Amino acid sequence: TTLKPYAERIELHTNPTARRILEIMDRKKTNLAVSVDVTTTKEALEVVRRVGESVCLVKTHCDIIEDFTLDFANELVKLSKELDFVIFEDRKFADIGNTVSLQYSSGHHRISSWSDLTNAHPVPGPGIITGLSQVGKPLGRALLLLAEMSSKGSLATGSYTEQTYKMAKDAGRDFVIGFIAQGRVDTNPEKGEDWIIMSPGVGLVSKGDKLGQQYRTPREVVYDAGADVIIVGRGIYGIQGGEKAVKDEAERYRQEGWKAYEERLARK
Ligand code: UP6
Repeated sequence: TTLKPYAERIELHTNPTARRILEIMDRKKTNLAVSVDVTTTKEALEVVRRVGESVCLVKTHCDIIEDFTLDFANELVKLSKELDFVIFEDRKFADIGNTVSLQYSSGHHRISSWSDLTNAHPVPGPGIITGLSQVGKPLGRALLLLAEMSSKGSLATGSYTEQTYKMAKDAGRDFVIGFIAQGRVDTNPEKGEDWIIMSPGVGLVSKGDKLGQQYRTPREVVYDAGADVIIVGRGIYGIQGGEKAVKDEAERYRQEGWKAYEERLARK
């Protein structure tokens, strides 16, 4: 699929977070998201300060941070405004509507109070979207559904993936704005319909880890598979060589991702 430029897709969205993601991508020339999977607030903020200029989005797992507080979340929000990126808490909700609405709004993390974007497994059925939407939509938040996963042996394939797309279509695009997937799962979108696809499992060096993760290059993800955003974790924050190395590596991934996007647009 030859998709339109990010800038031309903004008007196809009503959800404010979807619009902001596409605006940032166009303004900063980046389709890079960095996954900040470190276990202290100090390390997390360090990584964010190093990569912030190169990314459209910072992805968190707040439940792995040992000293998580709402002060940390506020600092992250401050940085997201200063450095111009969207916050994506990779919560992967997977329960009934009533429970997920509580998990999203309450508890220690109060995700909906600071995270622009989050995601959910479609496995419980559409009630999960309704439950999260009740909390997130009034705040201008957005949701991605997990249609596929990068890990070896994933069960999210074939008709599961197709039904995930159908569930999103049925929900409408005022809260669900796209998918976590390995490629374009939005087969035959209707005219004027646009979905944002984000792909984890991206690395320029490693091909995988010992726990089933599988990596593809930015080019394979963006040019070959047609995804919109590349999500990189250990490939960037795990690089040896200190402060400058992390910053440089983020910039390298940004350039690779952007080049693949420009080539995709130019492809006839
Ligand atoms: N993630 C995947 N694959 C998926 C969905 N999510 O790897 O299908 C998440 C992981 C991790 C990040 O939870 O936070 O993306 C990938 O990190 P890595 O680049 O260090 O492997």
